[in-house]
Amino acid sequence: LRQLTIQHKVLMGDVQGIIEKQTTNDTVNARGSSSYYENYHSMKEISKSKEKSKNAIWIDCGIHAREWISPAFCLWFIGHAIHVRERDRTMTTLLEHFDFYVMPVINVDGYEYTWSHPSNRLWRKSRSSHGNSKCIGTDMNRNFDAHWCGPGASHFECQEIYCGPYPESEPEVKAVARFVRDHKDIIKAYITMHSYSQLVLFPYSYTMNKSKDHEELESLAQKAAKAIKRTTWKTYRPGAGAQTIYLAPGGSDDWAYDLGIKYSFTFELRDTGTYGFLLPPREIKPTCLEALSAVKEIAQHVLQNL
Ligand code: 0X9
Ligand code: ZN
Repeated sequence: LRQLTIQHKVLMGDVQGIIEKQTTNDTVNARGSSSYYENYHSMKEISKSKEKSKNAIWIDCGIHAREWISPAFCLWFIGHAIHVRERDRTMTTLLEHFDFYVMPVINVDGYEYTWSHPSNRLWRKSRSSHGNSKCIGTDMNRNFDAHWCGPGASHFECQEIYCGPYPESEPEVKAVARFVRDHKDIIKAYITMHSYSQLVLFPYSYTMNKSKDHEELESLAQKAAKAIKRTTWKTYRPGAGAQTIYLAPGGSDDWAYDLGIKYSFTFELRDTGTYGFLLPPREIKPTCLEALSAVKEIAQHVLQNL
């Protein structure tokens, strides 16, 4: 665990030098309570040009506190996009057509809690309290306004899948939802990183029914999984959320999809259970490389279908 902590710190320290200080302070090093304002401004835009209203791709990480490989990917992605893009021709092309909006850690307080309280390394939820419940935390991926708190979520504060008192009750969720809503005309793909299980999921998770774009999303998820296979030989399984894992309403991917962002995906990164959330440091880089290849595959498809 100590080694993992050090590795993550090294990775973050590297990126910290690349992106603006304010952005990093608000997200990577966030301490204490997060606020709507802080979160709204802590998202990072990577752009190759100054022109306005370019089409964009949104990537967020760290909705769930314990899924450390997820924020690691977002930071690594920013570093890659900035440093390597001239040598990565696909990335260069993509950056000519898209801005990438990257939110490295949505659940800042929960994430920080898993670092500062090693006995709570497996904390999942936010750190907010509602009413006078003895239990803390809302599952941010049950707090979006997409069939909020239907079957697969819980109204009980002590549950790991507590949906919160009302949709977007969590300031971090509200901030992301507001930003995505405000930019929904330019955001052409919504990608959110979780762990673990090695899956490429797409809507719906709040119903067993297929979405109207099911076939296209399924074939794109398959292409993404094949790109991963070519990169590291790892197997990722594509599928609609509810059909592949379980019913889970109030998730960000379903919410973004119903907002009109057709290309909406949840990645469950490594591994398949050997280490689970406690992924060894040696797996960080290959996981980032394989996830990048999948993101590029999705972005290229989006570009061809604009
Ligand atoms: O249950 C979740 O929120 C995600 N799995 S995790 O193990 N990372 O917690 C899956 C999310 C799939 N999408 C939706 N439920 N909308
Ligand atoms: Zn998760």
